[in-house]
Amino acid sequence: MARHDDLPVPVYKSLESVYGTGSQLEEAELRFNTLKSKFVEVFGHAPDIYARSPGRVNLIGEHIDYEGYSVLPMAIRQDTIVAIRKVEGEKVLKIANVNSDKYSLCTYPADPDQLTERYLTSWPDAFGFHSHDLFSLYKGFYEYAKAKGIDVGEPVGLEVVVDGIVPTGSGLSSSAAFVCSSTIGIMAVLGASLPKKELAQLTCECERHIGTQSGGMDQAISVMAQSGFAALIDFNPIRATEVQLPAGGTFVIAHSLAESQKAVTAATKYNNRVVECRLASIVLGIKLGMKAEEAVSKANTLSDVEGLCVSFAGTRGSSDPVLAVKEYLKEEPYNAEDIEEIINEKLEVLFAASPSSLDVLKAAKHFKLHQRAVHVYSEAKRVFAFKDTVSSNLSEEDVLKKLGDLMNDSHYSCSVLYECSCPELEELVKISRDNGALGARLTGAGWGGCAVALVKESIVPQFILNLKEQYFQSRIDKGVIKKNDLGLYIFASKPSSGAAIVEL
Ligand code: NG1
Ligand code: MG
Repeated sequence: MARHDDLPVPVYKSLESVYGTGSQLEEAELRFNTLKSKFVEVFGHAPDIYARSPGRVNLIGEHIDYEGYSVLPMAIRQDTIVAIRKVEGEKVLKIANVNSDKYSLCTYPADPDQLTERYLTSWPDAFGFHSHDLFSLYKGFYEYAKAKGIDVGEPVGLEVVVDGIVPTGSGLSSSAAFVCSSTIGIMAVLGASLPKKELAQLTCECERHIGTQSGGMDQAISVMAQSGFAALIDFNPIRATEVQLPAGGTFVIAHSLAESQKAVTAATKYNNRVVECRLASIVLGIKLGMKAEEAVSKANTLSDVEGLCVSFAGTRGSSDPVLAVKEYLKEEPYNAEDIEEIINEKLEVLFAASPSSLDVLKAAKHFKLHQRAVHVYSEAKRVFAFKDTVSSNLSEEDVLKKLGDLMNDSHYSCSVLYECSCPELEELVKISRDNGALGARLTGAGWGGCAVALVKESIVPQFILNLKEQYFQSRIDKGVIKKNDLGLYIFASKPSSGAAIVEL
């Protein structure tokens, strides 16, 4: 039987097929009606098709996708929907938002070669993404199609209206929901189609246009999720394997209300960690016997030197790559000169081809190679421990407890070794545990955004009430959020389905 990730995204003829029945369907009907009316209002006719793609919550495996390690996220109910129509003749890309009060209609030339600065007017970070990124994505798609020999003809004009309900800046991947739904929609109106795993690769490459050196987790799960299952996502090549979560536990997602503006802080946060991991890989590679030149060209990620680390651990009667880190990377932060001496190359030269890495070098005082590497290797192990626990024959009680412990360990590692937490997330995680969560951790890139807690099904309503009282009420009193919006900031989530094309 074909793996589902070898197939293209499904095409559905009804909203029930995507959203099931009940309140979720009702909400979807309302949103699709509004989307269609907006489309007719702005463009004077109905769209050709719709596409949707969900946000996600990462259950475990943080900041390791870009190091080549598997992660374990699930799709959430909240998604981005787009309505699209192909326009013959006029070679213009027009993108509007259902929220037209906030986001006005933007227009770009459909021919990628015509993009000039003056077209870079855009929505201010709608969905964690700018409207001109639709253009980058369109461009990215054409480049990809060309490289793969897929015939999609000349660039055509498109009319697009978007509606997204994934909270932004929250670590729930509003951006991937936008990128994936738009790409799928564009491909559908152009009559092109790719297997899901290839689409995951393409959308990941498209999203890198915004300037973070992201892994591929968000797009992979958004495209490949199967309703009712979390997924183990492997990279190189991308693959998704369903993971059935224990029925007695529920994942509750809560927003710390600290917004992480990832694109703005990339040089000191996200991309900084990517650079630190690269440096840790090279230094480790050299210490473990690679020639400096070889390490510089081959040790791109910590997974590239894991084999050497494990061999080293073997000499100590263990298989834990962390042993090599402890032996060979000092705990004190390295400065640029320390590293340049070891790798026999200037850092500016090493990263010359990557402008966003050069920004990191400019901003960095020092590099914490030991801490970042210990996090990555230990977190990679926790992902597999999580997956093995789920499929073990332990009692459900024990399974849940073990999953909770792994989540707590992951949070500790993110917070202390990777330093991607923030005071609000620490408070939220503590309150979650104090109120009976079996485990709680930050999710997504961190530095703000959401926490995810594993909670016994039977106490979920009370747990949510308690968090509302103990974390959110003071923020409502201070006017940070409105009481009526609470449902956006704390909710329980079951694993949802991935991207789809909808023909209504
Ligand atoms: P967020 O910021 O939560 O979308 C980012 C990366 C992921 C992964 C996580 C950390 C992007 C688009 N996504 O997620 O690939 O590295 O951080 O685990 O940058
Ligand atoms: Mg994102």
